[in-house]
Amino acid sequence: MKYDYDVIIIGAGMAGMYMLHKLREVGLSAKVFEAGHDVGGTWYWNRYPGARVDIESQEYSFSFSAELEEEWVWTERYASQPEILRYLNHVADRFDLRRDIQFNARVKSAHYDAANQLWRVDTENGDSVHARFCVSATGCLSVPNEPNFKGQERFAGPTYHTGRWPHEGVDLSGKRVAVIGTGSSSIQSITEIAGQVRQLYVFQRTPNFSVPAHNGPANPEVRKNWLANRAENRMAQRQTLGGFLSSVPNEQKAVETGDNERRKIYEERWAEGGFAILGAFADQSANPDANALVAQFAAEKIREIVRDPKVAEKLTPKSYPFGAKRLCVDTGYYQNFNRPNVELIDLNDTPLDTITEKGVATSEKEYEVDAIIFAIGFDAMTGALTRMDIKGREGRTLVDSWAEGPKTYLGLMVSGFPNLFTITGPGSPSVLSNMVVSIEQHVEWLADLFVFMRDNMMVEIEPTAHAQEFWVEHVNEVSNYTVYNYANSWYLGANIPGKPRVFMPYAGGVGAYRDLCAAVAANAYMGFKLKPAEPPA
Ligand code: N01
Repeated sequence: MKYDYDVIIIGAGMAGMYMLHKLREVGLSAKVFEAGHDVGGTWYWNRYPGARVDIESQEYSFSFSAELEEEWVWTERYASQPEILRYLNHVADRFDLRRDIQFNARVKSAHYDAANQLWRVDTENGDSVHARFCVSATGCLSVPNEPNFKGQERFAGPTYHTGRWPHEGVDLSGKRVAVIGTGSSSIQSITEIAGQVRQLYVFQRTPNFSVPAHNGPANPEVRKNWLANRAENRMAQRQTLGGFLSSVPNEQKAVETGDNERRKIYEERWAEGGFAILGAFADQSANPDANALVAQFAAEKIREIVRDPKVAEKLTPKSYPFGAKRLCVDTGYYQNFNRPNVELIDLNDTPLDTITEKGVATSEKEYEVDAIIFAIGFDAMTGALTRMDIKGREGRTLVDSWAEGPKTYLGLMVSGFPNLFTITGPGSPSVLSNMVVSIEQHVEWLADLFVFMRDNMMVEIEPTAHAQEFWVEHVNEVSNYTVYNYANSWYLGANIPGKPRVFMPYAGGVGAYRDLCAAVAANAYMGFKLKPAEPPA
């Protein structure tokens, strides 16, 4: 049967954009369906005030084109959302990507036709195409956790979700505002708006650890050094745990280091900013005693910054280890709680009761506000995939296959769903890493696979059930050596009522994972079944 494209790509964020570019390079035809009006994915949707990346700009950028890297000049150490979106628009223009992207086209379903080894992909607008391969580039944090608060429809003022911020912006100056949630999106928003609004009520269910970014203008020396050693830097970045070089992990163990020296190391890492503190000591994420030491240091910092000891106490996480939830990176978050117009409401003391016509009511009182910001996160990693009607062999749905949590081989494919690929899917390092590094690795691995299949006249690939079982077990086992299982986080799906509690990303690190994927490919795609084309009759 004839088909329209070699590959259908779903999503035109960083992953979809690079996949398209790479496929053109290797001579395969591709079409991208994108729900938004333009490119950018995460950076297209998340326009809330203060949104910025927390990996250093030069590291959070594509490496596939040296020319692109040389011509783009980042203006801040941690680029803001508008700057990243400008960069992605530049990439789209430079590589003429838009001509193969259909915007405003949300994919409704993808069904596998096993007899012809083709995917049929349908959009909500009525487009229907057939392709040999279907690549989901739908992002890990692209489906907002929808607010479902009692009484929310009664609220007379506007409400906003950080993950779906209005494109025209929102003027909150002089307003009374409620922010519900205290994750990364909230922490960045609060810091940006606290000085503009009349009154800010922050409704906190679980405090997060947050470290200073020490953001500022990009240092031209950093850029110069980065470019002078570009190739080496990029190779080294790909062999790290998290996909970034800006901070070198310390090999020392916290429990074997004297108090003064340990303190000095924490202080240096705090002063360095960003994720540096995650690498303060080698035993920090595996040994509870070592973890308690860094948690204690962070608690001291909160107490130093926040003047009211009761507020400082409430802002200090106590129910999970340091680093078990995604560490937040801020530009003066805790300082906001010294402002007279900012009030923290601990929902553990006074649970959120209902949203009223005038504001937010807890068990204690009603907080009257003009606007509510829901900073309540995402249906992470699986949300975008399970919302599409995806059917594999014999009409089996992805939702059924993942009823007990996502199961994949290498985070790239699902048994029973041949020729379907998930860029940065569950079971890959994805959200535990610099996403750009992980995206590039998946895209390049997939392009090599497609070329291999074309050159060897293969029409179908699928992981064996056995390989998938092995990988799921391995992902679980590795997570047991970390602190991640000790927090109710979105990594485990714990933020979405009814979602199976399974640790979704792969914690083995991007370097080890990359080597493993390369070894799989080098060993005739070990763990996958490949089917040759039928000889012509
Ligand atoms: O979402 P979150 P996010 N009632 O899930 C609370 C990336 N990111 O959008 O912890 C009351 O982290 C919830 O409370 P709890 C980054 O990977 C990166 O902030 O579940 N509260 C939590 O406090 C990040 O981790 C960047 O108890 C409710 C908050 O809402 C990920 O995106 C910037 C609630 C949600 O926090 C998600 O971050 C922004 C309810 N019913 C985001 N439901 C950077 O690169 C949820 N909450 C800098």
